[in-house]
Parts: sequence; structure tokens; C-alpha cells
Amino acid sequence: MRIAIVTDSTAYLTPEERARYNIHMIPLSVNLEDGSYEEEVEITSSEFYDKVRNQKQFPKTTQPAVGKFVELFNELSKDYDDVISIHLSSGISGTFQGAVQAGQMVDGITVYTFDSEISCAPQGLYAIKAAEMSKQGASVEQIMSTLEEMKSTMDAYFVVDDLTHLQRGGRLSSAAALVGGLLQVKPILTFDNKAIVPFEKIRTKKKALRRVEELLAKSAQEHERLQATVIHANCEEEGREWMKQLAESYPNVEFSLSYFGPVIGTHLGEASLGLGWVKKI
Ligand code: MYR
Repeated sequence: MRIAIVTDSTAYLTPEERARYNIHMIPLSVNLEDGSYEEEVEITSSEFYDKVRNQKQFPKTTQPAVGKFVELFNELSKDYDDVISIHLSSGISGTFQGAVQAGQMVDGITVYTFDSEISCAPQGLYAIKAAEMSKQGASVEQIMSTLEEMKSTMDAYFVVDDLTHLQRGGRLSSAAALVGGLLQVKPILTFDNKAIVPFEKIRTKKKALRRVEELLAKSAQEHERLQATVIHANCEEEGREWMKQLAESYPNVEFSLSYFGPVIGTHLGEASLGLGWVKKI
């Protein structure tokens, strides 16, 4: 059985990674004052953050149209029997549901959808694992069950500079932000049951990052080997420096650096930092 692997742009896999692992990508879009752009195709991250700084309105985001999924799946049906389509959490975007709908509309190829219940680099780790297994001849069932196994140790925490981006985009309820008094502090955010939730309130970004490190340390003690990614929103130097410090302290953790691109950056804002990890299997 030939199995194609699809993920959406919010995994922020580089073109080299996509080519190396033969991963197909469907883009989400950002809507700016001067038009709509498919991220990773028509606009880069730094172009996006520059444009946003110079415009008055707040950007918006759009999931891929179901028709785009149908087009992609039909194209893949020429070379593959099955597709595993891996997407950002269904609790924050309708993208996953769009893939499910499109999967029911195509013939000649079976579409299996996987809700990552997260996004960004952690989502990319699922896609890479699936692609490696597909190349080695694993079945759909084996791949899906490995992805589920990964889910049990997948964790991510992130710290935003300004919580209003998340509130405005409706991805963190105003109630959660206000009742918790989060606007005055640097809350650590995470995913719970597919949605973004405040994890802990901390006074400063520095202390928040220290706390995230403690959470990583706990996981690094529990598991023999971890794969971790530092994720930055247009603050590469800060992200790289944090990654360097962490890498010196946790020799059993394999680190990489990734970014919050235009779509996720719309909801988190510039200068956000995140750390995701999973047990290496
Ligand atoms: C859409 O318009 O469908 C896209 C909505 C994207 C919402 C993004 C919310 C922030 C996600 C943060 C992910 C952090 C992962 C480590």
C-alpha cells in the first residue's frame, strides 16, 4: 500500500524537510490589509511580522477551503492508495474538519485524518514520524497507532508577550483571561483537551521560561530520550539562546529550533516563545 502523508502549513516544516520526508503541505492563509496570503507559499514569516507592524488592522486567519483538500487528495490518488492527513488541533481551527469532509468526497483513495490536538513543530514531529514509517513500509494501522502512542508523551508550553492576540482571535476565552487576571502577568499556556488553556500565572517572561524548563526537566527524568523544539515568533536570537542553554543542561534531549509562522503568529503575537517535546520512539 502506498501511503501519502499530508500536513498543513502550521506544522512549519521547512521546504527541505518536506522534500526530504516527502510530506505534502496544504496552506492556511492570513488576511492582511493588502490582501490574503497563503502562508509558507506566498508570504514568509519575517515578511508577515513586518507587514503587521506597519498596518492598523489586526490580521485574521483562514483555514484551507474543503475544495483545496479535495484537489490535493484527488492529485494524490494518482500515486497513492491511502492518505494520512495530520492537522492542527480541531479545538482551535476547522482545518481538521475540512480534511475529514474532503476525505468523504474523494474516490480511489482512502483518507485517514489525525487530529494532532496541538500545532506547530510538535505537529511536524507527527508528520515526520508518519512519513518515515510510510517509507519503511508500515501499514496505516501501524502508523496511526504510533501517532497515538506519541500523543501520550507530547507536551508543549508557550509564553506570549501580549495575551490580547489570543483573546481577539477567540482562541482563549476572555473569561479565562480576565477571571484569571492573566492580562497583568506572563501566563504559561498549554493545550488541554484540544483547546488552549492557561497553565500557570508567572510575573515575568524570564521566570515563565524557567518554569517551562522545570517541566521539561521532569519529563527528561522520566524518559530515556526526548525530542524537543524551541519555537519562536520572530525572535530567533532569543529562541536560539534558550535552546543553547537547555541543550547544555539536558544531554538526553535532542533539540531543534522552529518558528511560529504567520497564521499562528496572528494569534500569539510577535516575541512569543514555546517549547514542545515528546518521548523519542
Ligand atoms: C484558522 O483560522 O483556522 C487558524 C487558527 C489558528 C489558531 C492558533 C492559536 C494558537 C496556537 C498556538 C500553538 C502553539 C503550539 C506549541
